[in-house]
Amino acid sequence: MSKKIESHLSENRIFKPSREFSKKARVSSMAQYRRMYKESIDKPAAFWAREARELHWQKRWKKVLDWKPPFVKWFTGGRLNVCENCVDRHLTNGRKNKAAIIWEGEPGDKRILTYHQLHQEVCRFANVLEANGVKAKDRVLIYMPMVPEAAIAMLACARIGAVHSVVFGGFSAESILDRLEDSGATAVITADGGYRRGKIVELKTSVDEALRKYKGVKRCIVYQRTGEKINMRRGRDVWWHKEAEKASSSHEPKGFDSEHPLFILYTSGSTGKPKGILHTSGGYLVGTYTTCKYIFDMRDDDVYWCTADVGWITGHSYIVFGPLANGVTQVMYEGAPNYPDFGRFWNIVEKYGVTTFYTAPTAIRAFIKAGDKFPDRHDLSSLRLLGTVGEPINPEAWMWYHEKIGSGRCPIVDTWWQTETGAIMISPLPGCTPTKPGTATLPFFGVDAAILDDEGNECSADEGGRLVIRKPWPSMLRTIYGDRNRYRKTYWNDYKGIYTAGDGARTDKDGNFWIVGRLDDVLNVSGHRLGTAEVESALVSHPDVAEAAVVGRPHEIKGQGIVAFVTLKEGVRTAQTTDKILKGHVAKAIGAIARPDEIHLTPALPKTRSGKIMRRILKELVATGGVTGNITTLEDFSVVSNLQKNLKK
Ligand code: 7RM
Repeated sequence: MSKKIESHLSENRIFKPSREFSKKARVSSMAQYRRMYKESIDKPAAFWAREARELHWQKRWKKVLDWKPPFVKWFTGGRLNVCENCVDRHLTNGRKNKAAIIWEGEPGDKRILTYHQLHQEVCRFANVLEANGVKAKDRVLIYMPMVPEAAIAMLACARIGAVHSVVFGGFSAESILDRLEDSGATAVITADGGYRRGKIVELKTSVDEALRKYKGVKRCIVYQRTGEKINMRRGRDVWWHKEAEKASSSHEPKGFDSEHPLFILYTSGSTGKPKGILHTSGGYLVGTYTTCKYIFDMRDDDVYWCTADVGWITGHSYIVFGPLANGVTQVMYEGAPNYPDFGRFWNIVEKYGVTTFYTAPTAIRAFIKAGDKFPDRHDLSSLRLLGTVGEPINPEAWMWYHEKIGSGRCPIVDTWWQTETGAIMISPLPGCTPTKPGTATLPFFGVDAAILDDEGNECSADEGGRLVIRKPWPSMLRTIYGDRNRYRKTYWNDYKGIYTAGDGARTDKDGNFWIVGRLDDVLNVSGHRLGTAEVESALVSHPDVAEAAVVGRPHEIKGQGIVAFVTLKEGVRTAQTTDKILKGHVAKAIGAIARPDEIHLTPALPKTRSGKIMRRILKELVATGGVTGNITTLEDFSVVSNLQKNLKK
């Protein structure tokens, strides 16, 4: 019996960038991409040194790459200040009075920070941190709403060599506690609260709860966002604005070793405690800088907007470090996409003339579900480039994004990468790569991606296997904080000296990479291994369906049967979209082998707080009727309890 992942869904629509877009782009032809890609693989040191030289190094590196699998060092001997590269550098290159951050709060309040103002605020806060005893290599936990001060706090930590660990503002006190303990943090930066869906999220209250159990924090600096009354503990808690009043707005950026730790970001695997992914300075900055430059083709007249939260890697790499290193103007938004209604994002795009828009498939599917009337009310003609990240994008969602948001004009960069990879690994280059809905297309410069079978052989086109990276890249994780063994076991155990991403994938005959889902989620039906993404995309291609998740359930004969959970678009009557119709639709799109055994209609799917579908929970639910595993990352528990009730009926 074959252990390979099979693929049955094929996509023939191809979209090439317009001549006009290509002409202006940094990489404007496939020949140029191939030439640069080849150099980046054959001579990585030369390639990456050239990119790194565009940044400011206080001391030039001695060696570009030092690879002792699975441990890597980049730009060894070099010294730089990451914050200086993101902020100070622009004070002398013509961008001093350019807007760095155009911010909008959920209630509608607005602020603009130029690079000069950003510099002053970052310097001031770096001085505040130092005055409060924070030193290089100390770990600082940041738990903030999406206000400019979140970025300022991260940059100020980088400036003084402290290691930040941002915890997403939607996480609980317990998650804060876990991360404090694991990182050994000695300071916390938080806010009284933030706004989300018209309500106040009480951040400081959660920090207080965590700090009742963890005693290692000497200082907690609190930014005043909402003005709500909160508890301030004397001797430990201080107000950001009071400290800043006392601090100078100049601060000398000291150079740190290229391998100086920059941040720890916790990512929850499917089991066990969260892993503290450690990123360091030089390589990470070069990786995020370079990917922004080529993939978002960032230029001085862009208004770039990444809708992620700074609590995720996407916010670190593509709100804070990459875009600021490129000196771009960006929009930052505090709140929910559907507040006060699903027009909010399009209102922001229109108001600020956003040119580059980067979001997640889960958001796109939510917009589709809500209906076209929201984007239809807005002028989106400023957009020139669209991006997605986080999950495989279903071809139907891609087409909607392309037509409704991009008016068929804007290239879409479907960017595959991970917290661990630090920067985008597989993506179209917008000025040259022909795109097909549903594929992240081709590897970025320096990324030696491949698909291997269980024996380590490279799969041929259309054969599914494990997605791996065979060479080190500048922004790769350096270790799991405090656990080198887990680092080895998690990423380097499948094949010698090769990084395994944990995703199932295949290439097509043009070499495009198609992610078929997490390897833990692969279905096994009568000996056929099917990725979840294809079956889900077949369901989403039905005009009534907004979103779908499929899982396997133990089946006496087939090994596994397919159970599908389906969310319909607003206004679709459930009686009209019968099981029979949807099952038949999948069988027609993929083949009888993929016909779901059961279909459950549900108003919502269980998701992580960053919007990824949690198939593990659905799988447990259909197998046992309950959920016992770790659900701390779940966005909304009521989704699961409702499903549980429905399945019992
Ligand atoms: C950036 C981020 C990583 C996992 C990854 C994949 C999935 C991300 C795509 C994607 C298909 C994409 N970091 N994933 N991007 N799958 N196409 N363009 O999401 O650490 O939170 O998640 O997300 O499974 O392994 S992450």
